[in-house]
Amino acid sequence: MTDSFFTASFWRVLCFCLLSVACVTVSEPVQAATTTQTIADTDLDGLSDELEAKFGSDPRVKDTDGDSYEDGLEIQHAYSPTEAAPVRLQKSIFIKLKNQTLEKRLNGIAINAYKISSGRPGSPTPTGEFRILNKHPRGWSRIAKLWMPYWMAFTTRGHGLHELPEWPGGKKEGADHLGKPVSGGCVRMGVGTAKEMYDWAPVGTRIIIEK
Ligand SMILES: [Ca+2]
Ligand SMILES: [Ca+2]
Repeated sequence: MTDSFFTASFWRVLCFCLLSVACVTVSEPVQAATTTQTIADTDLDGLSDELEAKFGSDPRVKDTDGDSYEDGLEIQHAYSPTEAAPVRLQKSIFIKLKNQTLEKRLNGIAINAYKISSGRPGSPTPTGEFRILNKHPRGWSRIAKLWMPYWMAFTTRGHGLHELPEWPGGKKEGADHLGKPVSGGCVRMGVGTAKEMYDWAPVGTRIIIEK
């Protein structure tokens, strides 16, 4: 009787411990916490309270400057949400190689951030200030013999931003390479992000690349 009681208790305690460990493991990833996190947008105009503070617009008023365009729409089209006159905001792209991230910026304020894959150690992505020199919806690399969707060149030596590459046989590089420096020097972006950046950034857009 006593033996079986202890045995049962032992298993109950062991099960509890295992379940506790499982729960901790599941709730641990930071990524999961940030993706389910709600972003506060008090006036529901499509621009978060945090970004309203950075752009100087009123987080409780949908159309801060009263020009009939809501703050979120103005930022989406790169117009100032605080001036009734159509004042454009400066678009730029900021890349931090150490973090393997790309920021979409307006007047230096990051409005979105994405994971990228830059050059591997043997063929690093150059750092410094650049401009988008030319664009092509589907570039072809004669050296690497692969397609580079949403190509945007930023040097005359073959460096550009583009979507994860595709080989003539139809194989496409996996998204698991994002966040890892494995390219030949280009800045690779994910599916969706590459098109978004291609449509958003005109030729001449400033690109800042830091180590
Ligand atoms: Ca808002
Ligand atoms: Ca407005």
